[in-house]
This record gives sequence, structure tokens and C-alpha cells, in this order.
Amino acid sequence: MPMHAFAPKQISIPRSALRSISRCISRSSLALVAVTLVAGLAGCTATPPPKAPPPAKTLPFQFARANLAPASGTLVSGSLRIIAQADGVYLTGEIGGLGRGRTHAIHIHERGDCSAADGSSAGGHFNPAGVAHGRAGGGAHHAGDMDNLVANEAGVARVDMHVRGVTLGGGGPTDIIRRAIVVHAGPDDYSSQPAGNSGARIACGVIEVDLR
Ligand SMILES: [Cu+2]
Ligand SMILES: [Zn+2]
Repeated sequence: MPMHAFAPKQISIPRSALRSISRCISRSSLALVAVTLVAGLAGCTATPPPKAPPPAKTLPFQFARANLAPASGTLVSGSLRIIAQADGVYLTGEIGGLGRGRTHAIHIHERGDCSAADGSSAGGHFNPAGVAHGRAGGGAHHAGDMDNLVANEAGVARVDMHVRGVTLGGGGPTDIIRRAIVVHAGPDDYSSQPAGNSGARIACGVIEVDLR
């Protein structure tokens, strides 16, 4: 910035003031340079720089997805979209390769790790409140408890599920990002502890942020 073009040489300006004005000008548009010079020696009231935004991982997210892959030697797979809502999330999608007309348990499990062949690496049901297993919407239950899926005659189950009390992102105790969705061989009886006696884990997928 050519300071000498605006500041006559015969006027003695302290170096510190010059530096201060220079800082002001560097933050101002050219249209503001004259105003800045007039106000300059009276003191630059530069506003502090805006605070850096919080890291992305602490932000709530609108969408997530879970691509379910087979576990325990099955051919069960599917893709679910997870949409943030005011009081929880909405799950939507399809899971195929299930038994024709069969009923299968589905839950959110605590660990986003589907690496074990039997899905055991996903841990137990997502249960931040430390309560008993049960039925969603009917008394005490894990935050990860959901109603059973029913497959059609083609072995495909349509998922359209509202799960209350969980969040996407934010890093709080109810955050389900990087947790897992697990489908089981049998139905959840909604009462046996700790997991509804729903049998082997036949598909598993990690819940990942979807930035679309
Ligand atoms: Cu489960
Ligand atoms: Zn449970």
C-alpha cells in the first residue's frame, strides 16, 4: 500500500501510528482509505478478527448413510439413508437377501466396526442412557432399539423408521455417527436382555456422514 501518496512528508507521524494505520488500511477496501487516514491518528478501532469456526466434527449433520454388507456368511445387504429430524432421525432404504416373509431385528450398535465376520465387532446395542433393552416407543429401551423388519416374498425389507432420541453429529452422547446398523437372523422379542434374543448378526454397516 503506497502510504507516501497520502501522507505528506513534512508531517511527522510516529512509527507505531504508521504501523497501526497500515494495519487498518490492509483490512479496508480502497474506498475506505481516505476515511481511515482522517481517523487514523485518533486511533484505529479495528475490530478483532472473527473467531475461527468450530471443527467440523462438532457440527450437527443433516444426512448420513449406512451401507450394510453381509455378515455371518449370508448374502444380506442394503443401503440406508439417515436424515436428521427435530427429535431424532429418520431411516429410509431397502435391505435385501433376507428370508422370504421373515421377520428380522435391526438395531443401532455402539461401535462403528463391522470388521468381524460375525459382526461382533459392532459391540452391543447403542445405549447411552444405560437402560434395559426394550421396544422403541414403549417404555425403557436402548436408544438403538428399533422395530423389527418384515421382508417381502422377494426377501426385501423396506425400511422407513423414525428413531427418537439420537442425533447426527455434534459429538454428544446421542450422536450415532460412526456407530453401526446391524440386522439379525431372527426377530427381536423386545424383552430378552440384553438384545432381544434376535440371533446371529447377518448384515452390518457403519453410519457415515453424507455431505450431499
Ligand atoms: Cu442388533
Ligand atoms: Zn437393545
